[in-house]
Amino acid sequence: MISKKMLAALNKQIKEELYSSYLYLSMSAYADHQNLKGFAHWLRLQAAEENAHGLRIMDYLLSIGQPVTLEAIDKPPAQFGTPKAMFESVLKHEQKITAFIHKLYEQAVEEQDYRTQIMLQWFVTEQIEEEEQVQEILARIEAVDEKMSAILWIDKELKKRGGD
Ligand code: OFO
Repeated sequence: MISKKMLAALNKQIKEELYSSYLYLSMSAYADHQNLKGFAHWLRLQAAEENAHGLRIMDYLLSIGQPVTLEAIDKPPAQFGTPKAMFESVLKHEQKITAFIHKLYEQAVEEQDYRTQIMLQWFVTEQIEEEEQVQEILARIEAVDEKMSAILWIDKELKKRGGD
């Protein structure tokens, strides 16, 4: 039997996953509007993945004969700044989700809820992958930023040339 506390926590996690989907969908629309089609594409696929994560928990609860209670999903922001700022927000969000998953796992261990532990193991691994992917994207953005600031610095230096 799954505890009432665990059931409530898993129902809440469904909402967190669906909020992640909503957040990335909003980011995707923002990026598309800025003509950053590649970012928009990546984020839209990520939104679909997050939706699948919510369904995964939902299907688990249903498979063990438990009820699913969908909670209200918060409104995500609509503005995200530069691509760097946007992906910093993605990383921060994923780190928060990782912490939620770890808390759930701790609770499952405490309650000796082996079935939920096994279900959550997939999420523990998934969060490692998600954080890694986002760190990589951020590193790429930062490398381009550095190159750009070097070019701007050279440009400033070249402006100093006096006439002969
Ligand atoms: Fe569901 O993995 Fe991101 O949030």
